[in-house]
Amino acid sequence: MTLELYIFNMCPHCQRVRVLLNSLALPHQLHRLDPSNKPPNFTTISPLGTVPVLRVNDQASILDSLAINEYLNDYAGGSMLPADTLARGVVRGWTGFASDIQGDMVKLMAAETEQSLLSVAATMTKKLQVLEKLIAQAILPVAPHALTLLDAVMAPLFLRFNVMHNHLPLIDASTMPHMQAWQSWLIAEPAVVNSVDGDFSALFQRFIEQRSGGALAARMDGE
Ligand SMILES: N[C@@H](CCC(=O)N[C@@H](CS)C(=O)NCC(=O)O)C(=O)O
Repeated sequence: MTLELYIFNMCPHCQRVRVLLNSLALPHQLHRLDPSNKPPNFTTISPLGTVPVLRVNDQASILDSLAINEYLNDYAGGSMLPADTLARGVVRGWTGFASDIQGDMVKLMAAETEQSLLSVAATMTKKLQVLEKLIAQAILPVAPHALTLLDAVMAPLFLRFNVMHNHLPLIDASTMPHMQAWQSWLIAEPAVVNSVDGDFSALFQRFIEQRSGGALAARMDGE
């Protein structure tokens, strides 16, 4: 079985898949694409032109980070979801919820005004508080724990929250101790550290300077 993954380096969805591949120690080949200069025939591999896309045996393509991660987990024996069917369903459900927070992250990046930035940040904080409560209720595990598909989705978010923290804190240790512990542990996990090439903090700061709608970059510059 050959596995080839097509990525952009700073794509959070691609990072999710790299966390899985690293964590499961699955041999694979990475194709690092330039978002502004994709290969001309890329749509034969990824019909929508999006990444991540996993090419299997150079015969079939799997699109969408959550679908790719489910496939990789099944292929490797299923260790990244609980064995119990109900517990597995619960983690899958919250993985979808966490994935939606990545959508909020896009809005946060796009915010042009301080007001819209704060409004998206408030929405995100409410969602993070939901996760905090789930951990307190033992519905989700406290950190550290065996890596799951949910960790693969939270890892790119936590890495970004950590870089923004001094300028726009989303996880407050006093009100979200479980989330804070989860973040501190997960961003230091080798599978996560190696989910991007280079110094993530420097790369993400540059990404914000170049790609943010303005409000987030202004905060990062101003403090
Ligand atoms: N739902 C998809 C979203 C993938 C996605 O939005 N990928 C972005 C990069 S992060 C992309 O390929 N955009 C097309 C482009 O930039 O040309 C997933 O989870 O994989």
